[in-house]
Formats: sequence, C-alpha cells, structure tokens
Amino acid sequence: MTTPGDKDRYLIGLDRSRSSLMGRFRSIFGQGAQIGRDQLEELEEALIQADVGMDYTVRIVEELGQVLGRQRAWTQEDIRGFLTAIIARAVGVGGRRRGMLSLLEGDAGGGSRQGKGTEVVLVVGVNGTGKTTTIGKLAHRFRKRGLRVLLAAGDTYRAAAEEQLEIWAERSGSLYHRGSEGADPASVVHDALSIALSGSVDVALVDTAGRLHTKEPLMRELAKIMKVASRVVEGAPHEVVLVLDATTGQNALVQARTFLETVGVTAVILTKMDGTAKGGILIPIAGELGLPISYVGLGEGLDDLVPFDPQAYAEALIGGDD
Ligand SMILES: Nc1nc2c(ncn2[C@@H]2O[C@H](COP(=O)(O)OP(=O)(O)OP(=O)(O)O)[C@@H](O)[C@H]2O)c(=O)[nH]1
Ligand SMILES: [Mg+2]
Repeated sequence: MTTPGDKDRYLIGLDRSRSSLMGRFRSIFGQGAQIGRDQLEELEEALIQADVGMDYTVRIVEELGQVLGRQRAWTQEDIRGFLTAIIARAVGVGGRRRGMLSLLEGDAGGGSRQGKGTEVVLVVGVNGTGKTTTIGKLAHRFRKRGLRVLLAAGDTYRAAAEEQLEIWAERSGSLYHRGSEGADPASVVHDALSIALSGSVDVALVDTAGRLHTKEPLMRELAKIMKVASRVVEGAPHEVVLVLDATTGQNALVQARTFLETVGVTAVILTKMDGTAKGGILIPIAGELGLPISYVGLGEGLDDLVPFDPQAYAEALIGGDD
C-alpha cells in the first residue's frame, strides 16, 4: 500500500534521476515539433544514461514509437503519459509482494499473527549495499504493525557491524542478539533464533556480512547459515532478501543474477535510489529477475524505506512538472 506520503518520498528520492532525465526529455520533445527517428534516438541515449540498459531501452523506445506512430502531433504531456505507462508496466511484471514482507502491507495487524511462530528473514548482498540500514528500516515498519522483532547480528566480520545493528535495534524498539567474540555467524544465528522462539518473537531479521558474489567460500557460508536456521525454526529462512545498491548501476544486475542462482532469493530491495541519477536501473532489475522488488530505499532515515509501487516509481522518474 503506497500512502500519499510514500508518493512524496518517491518524488523527493528520485529527484536526481528525474531532473537529469526530464531535462533531456524537454529538450528532445520540447519544440512541439513532429516526432521522428531523431527524437526517439535521443530518448534512447537518455534512457541508457539513466542506466535502463540496452535491452529495456530498445523495448521501451520501440513501444513508444509504435504508439506515437498512430498520429502526427503529440503534446509533451501525451508523450510523458505514454512513457510513464510503458515503464510502469515494464517494472510491474514481478507481480505482488508475497511472504513475510507482504505482512507489512494491507491491514493485517500484529494480532493476526497470533500462534504463527517466528518468521525468519535473512538479509544478504555485497558489501555496503545497505543491508544493516535496511534491516533497521524494516524493523521499524514491523514494529509499527505491533509485531515483536529481533535483530540478529550475523555479520561477525566487519568491525563495528554488531554495534551498528544494535543502534538500529534501539531506534526501532527491537530485541537484539549478538554472539560472543569470535563466534561464527551460523552459531550466532542458531542462538538468536532459539531466543526468538522462546521469546515469542514474530519476526527475526538476520543481518549478514557483505560478500562478493564472486567469492565462493562466503557464498557457501550463507548456505550453512540457512541450514542452521532451518534446524531451529521450521521452514526458515522464510524470506531471503537481496539488498542491491542502485548507485552501482549495471553491476547490481550482475550481483542479482549470481545471488539468485546460489541462494534462493525471495525478494529484492533496491537502496540508495535517492543518491543517484541512474534510478533507471530498477527497470532491468524488476523486468529481468522475475521477482518482485519489495521496497526501495530513498534515504538514510528510519522512514526512508517505501513499498515498491510501479506507478509511483514511473511517475516520479518521468513525472509531472516541478
Ligand atoms: N542515501 C541513501 N543511503 C543509504 C540507503 N541505504 C543505506 N544507505 C547508506 O549506505 C551506507 C552503507 O549502509 P549499510 O547498511 O552499513 O550497508 P551494509 O550492506 O550493511 O554494509 P556492510 O555490512 O559493510 O556490507 C550507510 O552510510 C547508509 O546510511 C538509502 O536508501 N539511501
Ligand atoms: Mg552491514
């Protein structure tokens, strides 16, 4: 459910992407002239610069060309409307959010979870994509729903990672578990989930160390964490959330493919959409992975995680006069 506040956050968060794309858009279609091949080629360039990627750029421009070909003169508003609709459709193909994260949508309050046990959400991704911050923001959303939340410090590698998560636990009003010095991540997760079960926790969010998708031993470690989790809580992890950083552009797509192949990712969250003019990267990610993008990160604060909404995204990217 996207609230009016969330729509504003899209507009603010995607400001950099929009200004760069819209600047180009106005100069391409601004003269009220007939639209021909040249303009479409220029639009192609602009979309590629926004990191939409070759495949999707070609598809979008082709589709737009077909629509525009039906009539001679269009206003800039018309073209913008068509482009918004084409993009919203392209990014909506992953379908609706499912699983635990969908609990945050709709009207289901904490009460509806009575007796359902602990749901385990494992958060993975390469270094610095925003995993720990995203856990804090998710915890905040779960807490607002009245759920009991525990954050598990499964990143035992990076100095200060555990303290960073502890701060998010305090901010969001969540329980917190970390291991003793030198403990291995799987054993920390084991203990954290045991505590979660005995403490009637609704959601355990498990932080993990940043790992390069190309480093096999680290990827294997994730499999071990998942196995241990399933031994403590039936069916765990119920969600494996891949966190991708929008500012890394096309590389995010490469990471996504590898993580999808190696661990069973169930949802994608794209962070730092606010820090880039390349917000178009969401289009190939949503279009190609066949997975719903659950949320997008539009800033560093507790409330800067917004449910992904194809229409709001497309409007903020291409959208109205500002
Ligand atoms: N602007 C912006 N910054 C973000 C967003 N999400 C995370 N960040 C920032 O990105 C930086 C890295 O975030 P972390 O949450 O530490 O990333 P991480 O994936 O846990 O990093 P490692 O544990 O080192 O792999 C921090 O400075 C965050 O504040 C976002 O949506 N927008
Ligand atoms: Mg981290």
